Amino acid sequence: MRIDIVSIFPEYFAPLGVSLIGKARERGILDVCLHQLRDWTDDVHRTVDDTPYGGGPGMVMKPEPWGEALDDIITSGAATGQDQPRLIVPTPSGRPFTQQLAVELAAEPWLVFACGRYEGIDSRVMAEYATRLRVDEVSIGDYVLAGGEVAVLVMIEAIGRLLPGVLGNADSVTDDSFAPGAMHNLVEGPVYTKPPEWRGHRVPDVLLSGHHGKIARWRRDQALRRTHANRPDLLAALDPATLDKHDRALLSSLPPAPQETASTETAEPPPSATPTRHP
Ligand code: JAH
Repeated sequence: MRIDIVSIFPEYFAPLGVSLIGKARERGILDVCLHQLRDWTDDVHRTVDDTPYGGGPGMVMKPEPWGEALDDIITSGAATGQDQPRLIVPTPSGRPFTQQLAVELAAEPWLVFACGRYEGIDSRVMAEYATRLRVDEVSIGDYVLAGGEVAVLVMIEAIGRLLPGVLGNADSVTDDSFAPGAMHNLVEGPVYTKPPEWRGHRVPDVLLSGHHGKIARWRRDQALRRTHANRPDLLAALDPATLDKHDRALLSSLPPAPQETASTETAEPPPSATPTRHP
């Protein structure tokens, strides 16, 4: 796979030289090309931003440097026999980056990432390239960063570990729901290794019992409890047909666990509420 990244801070991508992704590059599985957007400016100040039409705070990235940069990069790749790339633009207003999208992108031969800064990139850039390539504006979560660079690091790590030959990959880690112990649409429970007791904390006895049936049931209970506590959105979306009798009994025994919902964030605390202590 080839990946081109355009940014005014290409130094942000030093981590792509180490660990899993660094090794994939050494082994020729992944070819990462970094580009300085300012190399496609023509003024002495190498200007990439300007004030927003319609007013408002901050600055917007000018379309011209992006057009020159992306035209050159697309042409250079086409010259080396590649088909058209997909263009990925990180933005908090994009579609969610999910494991499913990571799997889809890992099957592509060529990706181009465009990193915005300030208030983002003039939207005509995305409109222009969408006439020639598949363009996706993508969000890695509901928070605002100072620019797209860190989001691109996240996406490349998620995509890179799916490439054949990267993860010691017996070619089946393309979807982690096939990983041992993974339960579809639930978060994973806790994991433990030796020693069996550490600072007074014991590894749950069931995991030392060698009883594989009981271990599988305990892990599923833990996954259900943690999904209930941390991801009530996932539980609500679960197909009830995927729950057995034991699952349903366990879930009915759990108290309602709203956490960081929009409603509790701003509302008065309930009069009877006992404050939770955190160390
Ligand atoms: C911020 C350009 N979904 C995370 C995310 C992605 C990109 C940005 N922020 C958050 C961002 C400023 C300028 C992109």
